[in-house]
Formats: sequence, structure tokens, C-alpha cells
Amino acid sequence: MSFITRGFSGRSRDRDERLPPGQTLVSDFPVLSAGPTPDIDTAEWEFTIRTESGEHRWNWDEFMALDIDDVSTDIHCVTHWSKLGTSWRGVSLDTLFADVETEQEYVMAHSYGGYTTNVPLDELLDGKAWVAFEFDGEPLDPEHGGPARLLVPHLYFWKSAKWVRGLEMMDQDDPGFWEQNGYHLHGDPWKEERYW
Ligand SMILES: Nc1nc2c(c(=O)[nH]1)N[C@H]1C(S)=C(S)[C@@H](COP(=O)(O)O)O[C@H]1N2
Ligand SMILES: [Mo]
Repeated sequence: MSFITRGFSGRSRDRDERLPPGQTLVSDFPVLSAGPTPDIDTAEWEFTIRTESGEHRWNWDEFMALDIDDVSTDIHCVTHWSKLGTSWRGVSLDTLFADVETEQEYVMAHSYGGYTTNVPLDELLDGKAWVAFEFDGEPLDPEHGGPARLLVPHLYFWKSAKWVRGLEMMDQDDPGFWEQNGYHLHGDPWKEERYW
């Protein structure tokens, strides 16, 4: 019987194959925010999807009545930390877009506090993204984006907008906050799409 586990050795060729290139495992959960943590009461919280033809809107109670997924996933920050097997609960973007008709192919996520980030719509559908409101069995901590954040774990974590308040459909892939400041428009950690 062997007790040697992958990732235990410091030698880089033994590194965990779930770790994208240039990433290091952390066991804590770093907080990275470009501004102050907004204080959002769920009684006032709203989530909207805006398209060329109109707006879809949910309040907190309506949101909680939607199908809720348990999600276990790895997350990767462009500042080189990764966490493996994190657990979340949230509403799939497939559920949110079920009744949304749009010809527009790009999304700008907007947060309370003003943060924005751009993602192509097809990177958010087919089980790839959620609006998450629980982490590790607890309501999502405000500093990590509570009451609810976008969770797009297959892209670098700056795409997972904390305190998300809505998605705006766009005709083209306009850059969001970090993307205007030199981060990659797309942000695939396996291709190391960090900056451009
Ligand atoms: N609204 C908002 N969302 C944000 C950010 C931010 O500054 N504001 N930072 C992004 C970045 S760069 C990262 S790495 C993750 C960090 O999330 P965490 O603080 O929960 O680790 O949130 C992303 N979402
Ligand atoms: Mo980040």
C-alpha cells in the first residue's frame, strides 16, 4: 500500500494534473476585490438579464424558487493560486436563460459596486456557469461576493463577478473592468490567457 499522494512532492513534474500551468495550490480562500465590499440586503437584491428586446428580472425569493445546483469545481485565479474541489450552490445560467431569446452573442456581467467583466454567451451555457449564493454549505460571505456571485470556473476567477446584479447582452465582445486594464478578453487558464 502506498501513502504517497499526487501533489505531496515539491517536484514540479509530480504536480497535480488538475492544476493549470503556472498555478499553485492554496488551502485558504484569498480575497481579491478592486474596491470596497458592498452591503447588499437580499430584500433589495435583484438580478436582471437585459437583451435587445427587453429585460428579465428576478428578486431574491423568485431566484431561490428556481432549480438549484450543487457544484463541485476547481477555481483558478490569474494571480497564480488555484483551489481544487470547492463546493457551491447556485442557479445555472441555463436555467436563467431558459426563456431568454436573444441574437446577441456576448455578455457583460455587472456587479453592485460597478465591477464589470465580459464573457461570450456560449461560455456561460451548457453547465459551465452559475449564479452562486452558497460556498462550503454556508451563505456566501460578503467579501467573496455574497449574497450572490457569478461562478465561471473554467475561466480565470476574475470572470466570476462578485455581487453580480445582472447580465447585459452585447453584439460584440467589449472589455470589462480588468479586460480594459490589460487582462485577456477570454481568460482560459489551460491556455494561460492571462494578459494581452
Ligand atoms: N465585483 C467584483 N468581482 C470580482 C472582483 C472584484 O474586484 N469585484 N475581483 C475578481 C478577481 S480578480 C478574482 S481573482 C475573484 C476573487 O474572488 P474571491 O475574492 O472570492 O477570491 O473575484 C473576481 N470578481
Ligand atoms: Mo484575480
